Amino acid sequence: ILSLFEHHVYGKMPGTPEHTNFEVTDIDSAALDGFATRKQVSVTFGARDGAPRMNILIYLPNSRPGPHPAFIGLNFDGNHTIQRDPGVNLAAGWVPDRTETAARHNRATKESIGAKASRWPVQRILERGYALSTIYCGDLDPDYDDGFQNGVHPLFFVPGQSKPKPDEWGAIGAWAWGLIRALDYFETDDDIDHNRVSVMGHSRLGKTALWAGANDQRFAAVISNNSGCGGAALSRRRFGETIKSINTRFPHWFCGNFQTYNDREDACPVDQHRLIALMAPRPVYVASAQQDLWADPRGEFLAAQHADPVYRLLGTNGLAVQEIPEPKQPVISAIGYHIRPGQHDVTGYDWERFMDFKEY
Ligand code: GTR
Repeated sequence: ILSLFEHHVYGKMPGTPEHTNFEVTDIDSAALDGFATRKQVSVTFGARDGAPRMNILIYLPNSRPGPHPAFIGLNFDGNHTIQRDPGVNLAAGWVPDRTETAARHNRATKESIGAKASRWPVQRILERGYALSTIYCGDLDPDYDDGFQNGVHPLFFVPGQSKPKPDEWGAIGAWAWGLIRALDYFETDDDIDHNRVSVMGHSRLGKTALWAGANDQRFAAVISNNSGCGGAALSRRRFGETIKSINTRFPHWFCGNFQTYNDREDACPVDQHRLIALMAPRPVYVASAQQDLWADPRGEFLAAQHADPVYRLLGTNGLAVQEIPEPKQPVISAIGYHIRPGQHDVTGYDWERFMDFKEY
């Protein structure tokens, strides 16, 4: 099933490149008014000048001794946007221009610091005893279609190759690969309990969290927030975003072969409940939002439900309900689920449920 997803949906990803180098560039034990220790780790892939590099930002709770269980999630706009913390390096390369992040001419600005803090309740996460780590997805592959000339893809081109083959990774594959490389780093860091790392992502980065979790069983739990088409939602429902609409707007996200399923959902040998089942028996959580119809909340629930037989086969309690629950009635079982009122977003409510789930 994993190889069907590789071949038809996300593309194959490579392993660890030779000469991967981890360098801790910053440790501040008095970050965030003293309640956190902040670490920044620069990961370089390959030995040549200008080799691709990703920066992992880590906050550890000062109130407890390590090693800490942790969440890792990619962010959309740069590590500096997740907290009002001037000690975090501004994203160095291309970032999306957005009014709310005050990025200009595709460059981060100082005004961007903390612009996305509502999505990352760092203080609560640390209070509840977890470390939080994040990476800017654009460090791995900037989120626009440039024919795979920037980001990590070219590092793996064989001589004469100038773009991934139809069954090789797109942007989601590269983002997921970065999360996996971060796990490699955590295995070397005594502050992180690398056996208790949950991967979480929102929307396109929720699709990515699921793909990372499917590829690497070292992720102890996997959390999808409003991941929709190509994430937790069943494609065959053709509700909200479809394979054709996603491939048209974002031709760089999936592998080339996925384009052949535009308007041909039934021909694809896998649908997304099987992706969720690939996490089994590890805990997996699917979160939806009522007004986020583009992501098809019902399709997200149904995919979780149709992963249940695999979870039960492997001796867990699967998904504890038969019907989609009422808003704010979280289902906490091996497959977790909630739907909350409101829009496409990550909120404090979502994070509190993810942490409840992690304690389950
Ligand atoms: C939308 C896209 C969705 C989802 C979302 C996001 O434009 O259609 O698949 O990924 O972006 O990432 O916020």
